[in-house]
Amino acid sequence: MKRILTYGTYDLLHYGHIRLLKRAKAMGDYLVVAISTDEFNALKGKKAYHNYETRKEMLEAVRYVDLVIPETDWEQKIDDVKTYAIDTVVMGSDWTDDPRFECLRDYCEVVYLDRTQGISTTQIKKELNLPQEELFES
Ligand code: C2G
Repeated sequence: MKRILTYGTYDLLHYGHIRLLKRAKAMGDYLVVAISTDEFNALKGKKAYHNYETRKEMLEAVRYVDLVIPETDWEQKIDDVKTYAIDTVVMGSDWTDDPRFECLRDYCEVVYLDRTQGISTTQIKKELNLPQEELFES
């Protein structure tokens, strides 16, 4: 039973997210997704359109996802890897070589998958012409 873990905000769930989750699940048998709480998003300089509970509900409906847990801070990843007996942490390539993931190599495999081009939550918000204050995102 190969166990995979990934992190994200997963706001306005779109096919870039789904393709990441699909490829991550294909690398093992069980996929844990840690989604950022609203409070942690604020620390990341992000303001999600959907709140944590809604984003969690939507992710739990995705066939590739086996468990959704909260991401509350930058420091929890090593504990998550141990708690959920993770073999591989998978992230999109925008995180390639980020020390916050590279540090996990002492505990598990770390794999970066190509981001899906042409789609992002920020782009969706802009194209939907959401009010400027809704665009508050790094
Ligand atoms: N992603 C992707 N292709 C896109 C958009 C996103 O592959 N077009 C991937 C990202 O690389 C990430 C995941 O989908 O692995 C979730 O993306 P976000 O919700 O933007 O997550 P992020 O804000 O990068 O949060 O501790 C790490 C952070 O919580 C990651």
